Amino acid sequence: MIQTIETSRDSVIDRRCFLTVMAAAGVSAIPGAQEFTCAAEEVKADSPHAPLSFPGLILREHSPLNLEFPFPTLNGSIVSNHRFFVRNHFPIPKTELSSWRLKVEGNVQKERDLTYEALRKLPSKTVEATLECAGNSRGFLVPKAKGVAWELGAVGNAKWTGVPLSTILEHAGIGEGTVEVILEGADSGEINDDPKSPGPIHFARSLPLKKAQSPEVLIAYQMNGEDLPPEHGFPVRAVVSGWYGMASVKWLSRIRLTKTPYRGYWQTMSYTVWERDAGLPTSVPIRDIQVKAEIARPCLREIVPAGAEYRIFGAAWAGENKVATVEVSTDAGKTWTAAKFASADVPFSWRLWETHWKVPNEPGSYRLMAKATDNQGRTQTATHNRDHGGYLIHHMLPIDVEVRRV
Ligand SMILES: Nc1nc2c(c(=O)[nH]1)N[C@H]1C(S)=C(S)[C@@H](COP(=O)(O)O)O[C@H]1N2
Ligand SMILES: [Mo]
Repeated sequence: MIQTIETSRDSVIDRRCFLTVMAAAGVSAIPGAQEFTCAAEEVKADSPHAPLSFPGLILREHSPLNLEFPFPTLNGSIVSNHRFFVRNHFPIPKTELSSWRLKVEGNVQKERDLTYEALRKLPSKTVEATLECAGNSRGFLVPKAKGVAWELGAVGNAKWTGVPLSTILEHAGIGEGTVEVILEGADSGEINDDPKSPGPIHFARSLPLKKAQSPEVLIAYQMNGEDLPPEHGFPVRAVVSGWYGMASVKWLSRIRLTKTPYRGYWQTMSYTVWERDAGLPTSVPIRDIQVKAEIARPCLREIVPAGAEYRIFGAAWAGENKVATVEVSTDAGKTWTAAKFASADVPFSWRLWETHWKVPNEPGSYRLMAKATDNQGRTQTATHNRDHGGYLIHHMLPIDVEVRRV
């Protein structure tokens, strides 16, 4: 039985993927491979806004709302707004545009209180950029890591429109000795799991001044040509192109310039990794996105017809760098073939790739892998770096499929 189901305005999921996953329950597990769902689920969010529904996304957490993009449904460079993954730590804050202000304060020449209207009148630009959650693919880690068990879809690519952060900083006047720019969101709450927060806190992250002044960092109010949806930061969010998602603070309400590095919860108690300096592990806030390729199709445990020609495709990204090559293996990494790029080379954005696989006549289990290398010569490793805990999961992710005579 092969049929297609409409999952949203712009996507069709091949039902085989779904059925394969269902069948997988009875299939003996292959070490190193985990299951993920290609199936779409209707989600009703308990946000302060009108009931939202997210057909075509995978529910990871209800409150706060966390939704995953079903990566096997990838069908172009841009992920539309209603299919873009959602990663929240607190309830979505409600905003009245008339009373909304963006504060620019701290080590500035003149403090500013920007209205939405004033912000929208400033010179704007559009940047296409890939946003990947630092915990994307955590669900594949063995042993399991603490946190949302994302599979392949805590990543997306969109066109963001707004005012460069550098324009706003200049407007206020950067004070002498400024080292960092703190971005604070309007959302808040208390973290009761360890490490606990010191009571209610806002979501906030800082950028070194150099990154804050880079042209790819936006204070965005539009996503793919539409005003930001509530769950993606309405009315205004940061888009820190090239950095993991946590830097792109949503519901932005305050920008604070400081003369000392910020040591807030979201960059000391979470979203940090260990780096080793002369044998001394030191905790550092997570920054730029690492090189990674993901296979969209086939999906895990998909049944692939023996002897067929199959188009393996996916996306690859490299943060502030460029993807130089993508290679694909259909024999668990013994041999590799160069994939072809299937979309343009856009800075800070993922690049689609594809390769045609002459599926063997021999039925059985086959392990597919993709490996991207960036223009700095950095490539993906076979295993996860344990110093990175549940973050920066960018090793080669195996996709095991079943070749069958049909
Ligand atoms: N204010 C605020 N900003 C936030 C978050 C948040 O919880 N609150 N989550 C961050 C994380 S961890 C990620 S991965 C991205 C996700 O952006 P998206 O939900 O638009 O995909 O937003 C970031 N910005
Ligand atoms: Mo994230």
